[in-house]
Amino acid sequence: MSIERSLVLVKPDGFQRGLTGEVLRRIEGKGYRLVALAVLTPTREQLAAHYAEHEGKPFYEPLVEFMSSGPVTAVVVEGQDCVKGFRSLAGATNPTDAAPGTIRGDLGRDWGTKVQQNIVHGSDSHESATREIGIWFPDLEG
Ligand code: RTP
Ligand code: MG
Repeated sequence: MSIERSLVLVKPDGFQRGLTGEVLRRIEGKGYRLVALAVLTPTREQLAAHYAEHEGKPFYEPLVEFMSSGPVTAVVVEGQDCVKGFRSLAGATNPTDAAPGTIRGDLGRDWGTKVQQNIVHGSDSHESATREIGIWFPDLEG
């Protein structure tokens, strides 16, 4: 894989806890480049598109509810193999299982909520990244 882009979201829990700068610091520290950045409160329509693969799963409704509950920071990240690389930085989906050294392992935990509040989202493949960047940054060139 060559230079590629990934779509990262600092989710409402991360935003509200003031962890946006910490997440960006880790992305830049890894050597990735920030291409676009926006603070916004997602609409249910955006989230339905973003999470289409999860529709019908038990955590889908609580997830959309949580993700639309407040501002997020959406970021387009660029670098060699950065889709896989950011997933390693983020750590396992469940913050309780996430290894120390990762964003979720160092900064996340189980809050006893219906949905796993795990600070960040990162695209899971090159194709997902292209699709997701189109949802969050429809006007982004290149
Ligand atoms: P993400 O998409 O946010 O980067 O995380 P992921 O790939 O590690 O996780 P995914 O399976 O795509 O799930 C999307 C988000 O849904 C919430 N979730 N909660 N059983 C649960 O309570 C549960 N399972 C998934 C998490 O916020 C997860 O990141
Ligand atoms: Mg995912």
